[in-house]
Amino acid sequence: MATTQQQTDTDDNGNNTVGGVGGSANAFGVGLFESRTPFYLHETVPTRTFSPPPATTASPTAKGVLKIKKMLNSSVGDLPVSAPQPSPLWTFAVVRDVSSRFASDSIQDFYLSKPNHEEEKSGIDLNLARHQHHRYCSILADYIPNLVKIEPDDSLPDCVFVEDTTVVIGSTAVISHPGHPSRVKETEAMKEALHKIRHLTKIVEMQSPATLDGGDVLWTGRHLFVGLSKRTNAAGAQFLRETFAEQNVKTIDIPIEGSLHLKSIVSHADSNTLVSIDTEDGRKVIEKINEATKEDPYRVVCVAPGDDVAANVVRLDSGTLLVQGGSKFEETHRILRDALPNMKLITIEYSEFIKADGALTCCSVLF
Ligand code: CIR
Repeated sequence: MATTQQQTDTDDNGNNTVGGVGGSANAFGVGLFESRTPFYLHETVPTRTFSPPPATTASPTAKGVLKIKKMLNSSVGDLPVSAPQPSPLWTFAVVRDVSSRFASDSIQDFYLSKPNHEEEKSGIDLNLARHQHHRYCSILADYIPNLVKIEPDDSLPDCVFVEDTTVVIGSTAVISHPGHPSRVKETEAMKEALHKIRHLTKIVEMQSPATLDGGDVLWTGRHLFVGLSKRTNAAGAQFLRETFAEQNVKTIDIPIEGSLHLKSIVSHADSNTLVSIDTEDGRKVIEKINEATKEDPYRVVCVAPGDDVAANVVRLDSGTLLVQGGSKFEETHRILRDALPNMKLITIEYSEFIKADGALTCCSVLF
């Protein structure tokens, strides 16, 4: 595994990377597997394909697109099942393309209503959103062997935010009951897709009156934190607690305020490190987490004040993080580089999803 020392550069996929010493990734991922994440499974099975990659102009790098195609066409015979290389952290990434009604009808309750976002109120650019999402999928395909794409549904403007429709740990999936009525129907296609993945041996469905958005669920490999929010109620959290109890997963409820989801406030960079917003609401959440994990605490890294959306990071493998890109997040990039010197940071501009209260974790389900 090659390692590179860099400050700001592009990696071998044409993606922007900042700082850190990290392993390069091939199409199957080369991250080191951490022994403290006992519920990540690593068997390789054929890719499940529900739609071709989008035939838009949104091609960030020809190489990236080729890799997606390779993922979509791969069969078990193509995969390096016995290759002497570290396992990828994740086996599957489930994504869904952007609805044509995303720009006009997605729910936009939080981000744009906060001060300092005047210049972004011109609305969502659908083509740019598709471009950004395509690049996001391309990056996932570089690290995760099986990219499962679900067709978008134009009657469901927020359907790109697949994270909210399911929670998967190991081989068990919970189909959620999303907390906003306009999003409930999104679960149908997710259920159908998950039932085609043999790796999943148990799929259960949450029913009303329980509600839960996956954006409120933070699984670090050691604890399952569930945000009690406007979207997720105590019955939703209880459903997860009961479902995952048989895997010895410890579920901790965290009441949240001022943000859409728990993962708008805190996400994880590795199984010992949380990345949090630097606000009063963020501090309250971290206090609760600290209280509940005294025996086995986390290190907390705060993003720069005002960079709240950058606290939502995706762990691509044990040495690589996907983080919000753009010059306005430079201070946060510096903080993350200093705090996580052994990690490669890949940046992606995700402006159009931020306008709809989304971030990076919300557009995929990884397991
Ligand atoms: C909503 O309000 O439901 C969508 N506009 C945004 C959902 C973002 N989901 C997530 O971060 N998990």
